[in-house]
Amino acid sequence: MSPLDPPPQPVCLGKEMRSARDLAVNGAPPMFSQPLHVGRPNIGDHERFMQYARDILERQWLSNNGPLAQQLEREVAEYLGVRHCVAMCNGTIALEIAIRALDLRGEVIVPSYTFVATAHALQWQEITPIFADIGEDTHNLDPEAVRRMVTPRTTGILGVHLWGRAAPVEALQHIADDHGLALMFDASHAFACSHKGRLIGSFGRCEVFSFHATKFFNSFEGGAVVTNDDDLAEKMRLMRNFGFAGYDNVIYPGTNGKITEIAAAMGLTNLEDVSRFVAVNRRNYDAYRRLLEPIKGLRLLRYDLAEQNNFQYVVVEIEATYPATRDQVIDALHAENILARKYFWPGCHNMQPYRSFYPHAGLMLPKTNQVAARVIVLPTGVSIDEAHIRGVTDVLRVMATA
Ligand code: T4K
Repeated sequence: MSPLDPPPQPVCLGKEMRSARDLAVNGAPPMFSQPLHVGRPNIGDHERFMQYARDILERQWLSNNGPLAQQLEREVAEYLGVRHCVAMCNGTIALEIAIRALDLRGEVIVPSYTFVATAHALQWQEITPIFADIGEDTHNLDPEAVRRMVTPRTTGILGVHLWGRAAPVEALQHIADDHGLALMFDASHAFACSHKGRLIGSFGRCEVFSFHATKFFNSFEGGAVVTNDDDLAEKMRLMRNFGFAGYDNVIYPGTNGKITEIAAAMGLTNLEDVSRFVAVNRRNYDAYRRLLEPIKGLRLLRYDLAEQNNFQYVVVEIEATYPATRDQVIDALHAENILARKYFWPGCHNMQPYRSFYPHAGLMLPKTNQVAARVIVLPTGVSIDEAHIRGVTDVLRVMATA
C-alpha cells in the first residue's frame, strides 16, 4: 500500500461485551480495527468538487477574491439571511479581523470554556480576555457572570455558541447596551443552527464561522465573518487583503486573510449537502440517545428540537454516579480505538499564557471547571453509522456495570 492510499476505514469488530474483562484496557482486543475519530470531515459530492478543481486549474485563478470565493460569499450570505459574508482563510484570522474591525481594545469578556482560538484572537492583539463563567446546563456564557466582569476597561463581549447551541443572545445584548459595549459572536460551531427560529449569523455586530475540516460545514480550512453592517463588512474586506483599495493603493493596515479558490470550491461543494449532513448527524444523535438512555451516570447534551441544529457534537457528561472517572472513560475508549475527546478541557484559563497571567481566574469559574472535567465528545458525521455507535455505547454500557 502506498502512503497516499486511503487507510482502511474503522470497522466495528462487534466483540461480545459481557463484562469488564471484555474491555481492551483489561487486555481484550479493541472494538475497532482502526482509530474512530471525532471530527472526520463531512464531504459532499466528490465529482462536483473535482469539476470545480478542474475549472480552477483551467482558469488559472487560484486566490485573491476569485470567482469561487465570491460565489461562496454570495451563497453563504443568502443561506444565512445576512447582507454580507466576508470569507477568510480560517476562523482564527476571521475572529482577529472582526475584533480589530470593531476596534475592540482593553478588556473583552469571553467564556473560558471554548476552543483556545477564541481567547488567542484577543490576546494576539494585546487585548485582555476576561473569562466569565458559564451555565452548568447551557455550557454557554452566564449573563450574570458576564455582568460581574464588566470594568471601565471593557470594550466588548465575545460570546460563543458552543456546540451550535445559541449563547444567551438577548441577555448579552442588554448588558452590551447598558455599558456601551460591542457584542460579537464566535459561531464556529453553529452553521445551520437557529436561535428563536432565525439562523445564527445575524446576531450582535457580527458573527464568525470556522470552516475548518472538523466543522459541520468545511472548506478544508476557512472561515467567514457575517454581518448586516455595510461599513464593517467593507473594513474587513480591506483588512483581509493588506488594506488594498485598488492597485498600489493601501488605505488601511491589513493582513492576509484571503480564502483560496480550492477552499471555496470545497465550501461550495459542501453547501449543496448541508441538509444531508444534518440528516446523518441527526440519525447518529438519535441512535446515541436511544443507546445511552439506559446507562446510568451518563448525560447526553440535549438540543432544543424547536430550533434548527447541526448535531455536529455528541457531548456526554460523565456524572459522579458513573463508576469510572471521565479520564478513565477516555483511556478505556482510546484503548478500543475510539478517539473520544475532552473538548474543551481544561478551559482557556488553565492554558498558557492565561494560567500565568491570571493564576486565580479559576476562582470565578466554578461551573467552567466542573463542566470541563465531566465532558467527552463522541464520534459522529457522515463516516459514522449505527454499527459504530453500538460499538461505542457497548463499551460505555459495560463500564457502567464494572
Ligand atoms: N472558535 C471555536 C469555538 C472553535 O472550535 C475553533 C476551532 C475556532 C474558533 C478556530 O477556527 P479555525 O481557525 O480552526 O478555523 C480541532 C480543529 O483544529 C479546530 O478547528 C476546532 N475549533 C477544534 C474544536 O478542533 P483539534 O486540536 O481537536 O484538532 P485535531 O488535529 O486533533 O483533529 C480533530 C479530529 O479530527 C482528530 O480526531 C482527527 C480528525 N480529523 C482532523 C482533520 C484536520 C480528520 O479526520 N480529518 C482532518 O482533516 O482542533
